[in-house]
Amino acid sequence: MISLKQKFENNGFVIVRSLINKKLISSFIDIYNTDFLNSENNTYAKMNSQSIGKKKVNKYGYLQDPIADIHCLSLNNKKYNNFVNKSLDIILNKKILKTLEKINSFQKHNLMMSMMFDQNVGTPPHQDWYYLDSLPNGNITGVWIALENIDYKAGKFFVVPGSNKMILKLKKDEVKKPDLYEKKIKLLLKNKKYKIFVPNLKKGDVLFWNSGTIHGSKKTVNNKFSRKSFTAHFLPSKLKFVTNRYENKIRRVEFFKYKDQYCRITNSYKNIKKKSFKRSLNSFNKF
Ligand SMILES: O=C(O)CCC(=O)C(=O)O
Repeated sequence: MISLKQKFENNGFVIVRSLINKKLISSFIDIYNTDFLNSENNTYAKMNSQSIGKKKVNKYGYLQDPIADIHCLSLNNKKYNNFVNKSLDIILNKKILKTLEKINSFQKHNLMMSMMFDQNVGTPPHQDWYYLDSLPNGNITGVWIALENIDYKAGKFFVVPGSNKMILKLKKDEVKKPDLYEKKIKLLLKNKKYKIFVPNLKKGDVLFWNSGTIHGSKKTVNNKFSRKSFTAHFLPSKLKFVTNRYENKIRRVEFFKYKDQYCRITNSYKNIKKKSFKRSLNSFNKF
């Protein structure tokens, strides 16, 4: 029988069903509602606006701009300690770390980035190694954790099987401008060279993908539907962290520790201009 590792290498992703305990997720959602969503004067690093600001919800009460690097949220504001720790109990769950060991050739992994989505934003298809990567290239693993049963009307996450083996040649301006890069990926998918796979993900399911695997999110069909999920990106602790596979500039990293696990202190909560690429919102919620 084909091993999980072989599947991961062949397809660029694997799904492990019911990996995270549903009760653990429900207790996190309770704390999300009380300590974050319904508590006053919250500011947080907004992923899409790439700024620190107050939360906005839609008429159904869902947070509109995803929380960037939720693991760092309490570094500036201790009132979020419990909320962040509960999120880390899921993101750094032993079952996730064990699966990372199984599917990669590396034992230990550090958490480099995280996000929490309440609702879908329609992420355009991309390979993570355009935005962040390891040295040697192609060893970062993304993790998508379903915090509820995801309805297709919410706008589902998708992957492109086999695209992990596709190293696109990019022109200089395509390396610098995400819009041009994302256009190129869209064209590739339009030409049916590669097919997207839209999995049915249920509360507690976890999808692991390689930094070369094209992934994104379908359009939101109906705003009434939330799409509660975490994503996290893990780097083998032995490897260097670089800007992207096209420039391979080594990034300086600082960590804090949570239960023996290293978590990167990102710039998200420092109110400084990001050096990494700013994504254009024009390409969101279109696919
Ligand atoms: O969940 C999504 O919409 C996309 C997440 C993603 O692209 C990522 O975490 O790299």
